[in-house]
Amino acid sequence: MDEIEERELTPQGKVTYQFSARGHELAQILLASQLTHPHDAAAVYYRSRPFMLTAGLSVQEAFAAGLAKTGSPSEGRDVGVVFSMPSRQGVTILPSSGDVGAQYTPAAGWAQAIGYRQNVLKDSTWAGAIAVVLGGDGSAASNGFWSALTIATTLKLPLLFFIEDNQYAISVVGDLQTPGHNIAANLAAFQGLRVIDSDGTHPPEVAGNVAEATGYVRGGNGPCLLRVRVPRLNGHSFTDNQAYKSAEQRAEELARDPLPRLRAYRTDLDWDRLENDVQRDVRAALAAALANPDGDPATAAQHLFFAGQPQQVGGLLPEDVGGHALRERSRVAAQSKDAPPGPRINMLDAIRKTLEAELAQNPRALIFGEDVGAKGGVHGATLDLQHKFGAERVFDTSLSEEGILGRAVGLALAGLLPIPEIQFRKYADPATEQINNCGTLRWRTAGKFAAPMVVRIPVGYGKKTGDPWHSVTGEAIYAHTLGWCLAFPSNAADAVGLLRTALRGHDPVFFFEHRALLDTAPSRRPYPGDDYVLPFGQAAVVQAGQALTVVTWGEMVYRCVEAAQAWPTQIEVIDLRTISPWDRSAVLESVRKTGKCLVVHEDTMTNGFAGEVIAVVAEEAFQDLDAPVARLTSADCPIPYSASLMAGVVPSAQTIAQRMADLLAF
Ligand SMILES: Cc1ncc(C[n+]2csc(CCOP(=O)(O)OP(=O)(O)O)c2C)c(N)n1
Repeated sequence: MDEIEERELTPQGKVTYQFSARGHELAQILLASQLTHPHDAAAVYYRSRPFMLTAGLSVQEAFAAGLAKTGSPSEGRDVGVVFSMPSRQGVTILPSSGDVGAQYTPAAGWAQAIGYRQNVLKDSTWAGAIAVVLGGDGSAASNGFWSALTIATTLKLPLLFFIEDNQYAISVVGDLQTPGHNIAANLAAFQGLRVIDSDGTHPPEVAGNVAEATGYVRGGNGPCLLRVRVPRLNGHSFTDNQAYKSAEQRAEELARDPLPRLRAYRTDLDWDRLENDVQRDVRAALAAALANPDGDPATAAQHLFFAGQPQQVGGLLPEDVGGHALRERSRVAAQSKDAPPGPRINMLDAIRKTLEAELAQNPRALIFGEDVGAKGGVHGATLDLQHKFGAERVFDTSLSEEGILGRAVGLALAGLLPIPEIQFRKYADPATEQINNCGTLRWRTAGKFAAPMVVRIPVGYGKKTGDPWHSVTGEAIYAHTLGWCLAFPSNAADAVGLLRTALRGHDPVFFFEHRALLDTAPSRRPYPGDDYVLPFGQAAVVQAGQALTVVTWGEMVYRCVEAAQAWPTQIEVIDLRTISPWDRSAVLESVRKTGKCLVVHEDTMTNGFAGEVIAVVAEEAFQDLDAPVARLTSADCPIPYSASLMAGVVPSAQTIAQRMADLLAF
């Protein structure tokens, strides 16, 4: 297949990205042969095609993938070697990514789910399952590798790290990835990790080591790292001419080609006949793949979000456990809009009560993050939940946001509902890669996989002051992140309804909890009940008015309402409540009535979400406007620690009132 791609398809321009696994194939095939448990999973990388073919990918599909045709794992959406595959003969191939190192923490998540399935859900069919993650020696220097290593060893997870060490990361030598270029030697003293080092080209040795490593992990002994030393016989990719390797090096590598070694080892086989058969089958598969249709451009944007077609792997839908009953109850509850009478509770209690009610109803839901366990969260949103639901369902994690989000992806792919907490919005930065890849996962697999989760993040300044680290809202970045919903409630009742919608939905959701609203009087509301849901994309008119529409969200809702007090009947304050999706029709309807629009937010101005709202108003309601569409936001600078400096950055009721007055007078 490599030869056909290199000599024919790539020069002809039919394959754009061509990656050969020559030199790696023996070790990979042996590994995949061991993964026959129906709940095994593997997180692969771009050099894993021999593994994939052993795990059940057909030759036609593999060719179709490189050719960007339909009938391939991504239906032509992704690079041909970025694989995913629901289980065929055992192992599920978790959606891989183009980011080196991003495969590790989702594999750790699946490994953790294996225990959860057995211990919490009492599903014995998961006993003996394992997760495997494949990566090169370069990837063993990545954040994801170390994060997953920490998770797997501290929790004794059934995870096998399969490191294919070809001594190069494109052209960068192994000495720059780990001292002495041997990750196995360097991890020899790592507690809780079995380490095996193997010649990946020596048939009996590598077969024995692969069997030993998989057997060790399957036996419940905890994680293992198996390093296989292999040559990379071709360039990193088709375009790499390997000029950085000397002729002697290349000759030495060629001498380690595992295929002649296998031939010499298995003299009992008729290799000429095998080769002929393979040539014939591969040519036939290529002809079939070339005949696969190209993707229909009209379908290109499908599958970013759930749109009625359940995915095959990930989230609650494939098994739909209790989902129907919950949806029915949500529907009924959504119809009764009147908040029941009762004591007003703060937003923190509202969130905690909602989490508790959903955890009680949905045994697949689990909460984790830094300090969410015994302490109950640094904000208190998970207080007592570990005590009530146990440490397998509510638990502290190691301090790695990439690990928290990547693990959440793996847990979601294994059919659970992860509810990770990120301590403060700024501290989600290390998780950016996992966030981006989670958001495009359904799209990249053409709807076959999904990883729904609800990520709770406290945002914004505190009651009195802020600082650059704990006071970020940054909603514009997440509104720009593909495949994610974003809810940003401004009061306790909305928080309950939006959080429950998120927890019963089928897409990844960011749930923002404004720090200045968690325990303040204006945001208190009666608890609207254990089945109350609030659909996304429905804004609230907080105050009706005739002369100016003010669009806002989060804590700014209260500053806008305070500012509007001088004009009780003129200013219409709209609380968007969700940023993605956002309620365009409510905004447009109001602007058509008032003829004027001001957008107020706490995020910084340039490329802030106000720009999006204003663009839509300008496009759709231009004829109705009587004044320029305006925005008032935080200045383009971090939130300062000093209260007096902060007053110079964040919009206040006074500055908002001034802009309102200007626009009313325009
Ligand atoms: C996060 C990230 N950084 C850089 C790249 C570009 N890149 C692609 S493959 C590669 C080398 C990876 O080497 P290694 O992990 O040793 O695997 P090998 O290709 O040798 O099998 C690099 C730098 C990438 N895809 N992702």
